Amino acid sequence: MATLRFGQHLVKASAVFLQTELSFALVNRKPVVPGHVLVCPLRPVERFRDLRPDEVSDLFSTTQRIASLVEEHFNASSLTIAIQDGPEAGQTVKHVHVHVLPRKDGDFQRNDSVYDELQKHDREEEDGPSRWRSEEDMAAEASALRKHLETKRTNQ
Ligand code: AMW
Repeated sequence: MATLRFGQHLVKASAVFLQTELSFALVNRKPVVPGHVLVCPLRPVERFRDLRPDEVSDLFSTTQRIASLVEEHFNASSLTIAIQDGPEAGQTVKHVHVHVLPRKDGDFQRNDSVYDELQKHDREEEDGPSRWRSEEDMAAEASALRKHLETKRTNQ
């Protein structure tokens, strides 16, 4: 697998832990909580409304699969699943992506603060290479998730 386009970014294969016919899942360089990952269509489409029905279907079935994976993998007990669709909704990368965040009791003092964090965690003043995880760290997480997916597949 070569690099994949994610809006203005090129994502290394080492950060991608699942690729389907029309979608892919990658680990986040600046997760809001441990296990915060992203699921995207392979085609670099900016807005949710512009996806074809087969892309929506693949994106959401992949999201469902990834959501149970990260909930289990990060020993969580709930999930926040969100799309920031357009700049006023907080979208910074012009390529549709579903945020999947494993949630635990007490991870935020005020539960809905997760949405404030999502909105601001990758804005200019909050972001920058010094705040990103290392490539090695991201590759290690993606590799562990790939292995976990494989175990789930063989146990099905
Ligand atoms: W958006 O604010 O557009 O809803 O979310 C963009 C997300 O993509 C953020 O969570 C941000 O940390 C993540 N991100 C941006 N660029 C990369 C990258 N190159 N690799 C991994 N995650 C990225």
